[in-house]
Amino acid sequence: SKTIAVVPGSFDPITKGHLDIIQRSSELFDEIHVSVLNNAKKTGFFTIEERLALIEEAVKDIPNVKVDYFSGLLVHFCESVGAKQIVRGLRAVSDFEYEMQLTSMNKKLNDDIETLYMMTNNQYSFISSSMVKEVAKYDGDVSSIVPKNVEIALKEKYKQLAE
Ligand code: COD
Repeated sequence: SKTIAVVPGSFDPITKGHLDIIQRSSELFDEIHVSVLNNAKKTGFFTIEERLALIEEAVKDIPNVKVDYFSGLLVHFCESVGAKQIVRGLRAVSDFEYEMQLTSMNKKLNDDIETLYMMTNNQYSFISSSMVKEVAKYDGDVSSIVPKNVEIALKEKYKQLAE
């Protein structure tokens, strides 16, 4: 049967670090879902719709990727799309504690779903969505760390906010 994995996240916005994990995961599974958490408690910088559109554009050349969003628990979403694996990226030791909690809880909730960790590409190890936003906010050059469409969207968003 088809191997299906979910690559979940906030993707606010998607970076080249995320894209690297998505690209590499897409080669390991028949189908992957890049799935954005729709968090009712936390409004992001970009709306869910904007984040989805930015991801769609950034992954358009990878054939076996589906872009979607979920609310509630990640394992329930995985069950709904028939995914048996979750793929996460690891950048630094500082990621570890949170990731271990997340994975332990998910395993408790559904023991059949495995979480796999992919080491960041050295080139992208320092990139985070929050740092990207800060650099873009003060007009720094983000062209090497986010896809072109995200660079443009960041500029637009900060311009709107300044008006
Ligand atoms: N290089 C490699 N990987 C990277 C890089 C980089 N430069 N930057 C980010 N990544 C990886 C992250 O490690 C992560 O694996 C993925 O890309 C997405 O990153 P983020 O920051 O957008 O995603 P998070 O950490 O905000 O995602 C958290 C979830 C949405 C997965 C989590 O909150 C969740 O599942 N929530 C739903 C409720 C739930 O089920 N909770 C768990 C049980 S209580």
